[in-house]
Amino acid sequence: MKITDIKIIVSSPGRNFVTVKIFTDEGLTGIGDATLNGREKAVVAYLQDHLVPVLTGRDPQRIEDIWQYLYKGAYWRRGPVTMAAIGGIDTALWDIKAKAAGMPLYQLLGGASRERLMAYVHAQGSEIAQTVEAVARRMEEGFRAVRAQVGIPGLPAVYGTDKSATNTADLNGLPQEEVWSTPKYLRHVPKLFEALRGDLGWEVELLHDVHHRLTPIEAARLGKDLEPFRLFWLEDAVAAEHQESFRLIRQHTVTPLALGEVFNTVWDARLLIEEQLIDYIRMTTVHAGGVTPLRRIMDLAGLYNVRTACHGAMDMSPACLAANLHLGLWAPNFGIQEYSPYMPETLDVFPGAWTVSDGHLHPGEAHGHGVEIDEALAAKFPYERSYLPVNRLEDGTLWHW
Ligand code: CS2
Ligand code: MG
Repeated sequence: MKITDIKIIVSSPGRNFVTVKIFTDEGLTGIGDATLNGREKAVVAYLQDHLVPVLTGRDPQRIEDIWQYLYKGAYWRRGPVTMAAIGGIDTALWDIKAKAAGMPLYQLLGGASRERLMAYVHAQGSEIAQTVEAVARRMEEGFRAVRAQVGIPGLPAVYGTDKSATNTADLNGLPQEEVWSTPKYLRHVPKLFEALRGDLGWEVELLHDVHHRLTPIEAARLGKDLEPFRLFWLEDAVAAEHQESFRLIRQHTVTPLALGEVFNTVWDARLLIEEQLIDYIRMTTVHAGGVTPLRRIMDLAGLYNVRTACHGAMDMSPACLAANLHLGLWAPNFGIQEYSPYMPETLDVFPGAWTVSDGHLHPGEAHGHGVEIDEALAAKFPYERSYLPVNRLEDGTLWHW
């Protein structure tokens, strides 16, 4: 089998997506997500100018060799742009291989380790009462795990609440600037979870995303303050370039920790996993460089009692979600899968076999990963430059968003 063509499809059905579509001389095609929110065009250039020329004519069945060729052969390794580009190619190759084998991708990985995948969804509000209502609505929808975020008194919109824009195409395409105060945040968030447990009880799993904004000792403080409310996890408590800093958090709190949505190779997480400084690894197919490395990372995590929790916000396309679901159905150490319902136009452009019901997800039985792209429809949603917001402390210091 030979790769005859590779298309890089940039489309914006609801938000910008970058999709790799690989064509073969046997008529099989495969797609992969290569979306990097806010830096999409950098990945497109990496793919079009550097990867497509070296892949055309190769045997698409040689997935491992192609992955090694793209990773080591670049000389310059790692990084979100490189790994999202490789991730798009790799996912498309696994899609082709499973189609050629006449089976869903999870079968090719080793078969199902469970019947379905527990999902978690987002709930937020500007005030505690609104978030409590939003979590209650999610529970009525059948979800058993809900991430709760809330506005902070004295601050304008903060991450994860309705008024915080996760993309800013409407601000003439420039980043929205948000304001942060850790003291105000640390004082308020425990009240949210006290209200949630008091009003909604203990059946629902509650999650919270700090979004990289604390120092280790502040994260330790928050973890301790939240212990009475038994969170499923506290996510991205601290920006994790310095993996060792999680030793300090771990000493002070038993609140489970999740990390890794911004990681792009196993080296970003190795120490965290080997020293069991985290409980859930959030790496996702597109940003981890594809199925090939992610299943290795999942296996490493499993050796150290770390469970999987692939990032699944709506800025990863349904092709990434589907690959995550196949990996999740196979992985013996599956933890939970993030699910952000897509816009209708996104689902029209990316029809798929995956399903969500009763708070759980399943990849379906279609051959490959089960998601396709409607190229004609995709062309009707042109790319529109958009940025993620940036964050500043109240004194103007640029901070983690
Ligand atoms: C968030 C994401 O879902 C999450 O856990 O951290 O929504 C994140 O803000 C976006 O993916 C950034 O593009
Ligand atoms: Mg997150």
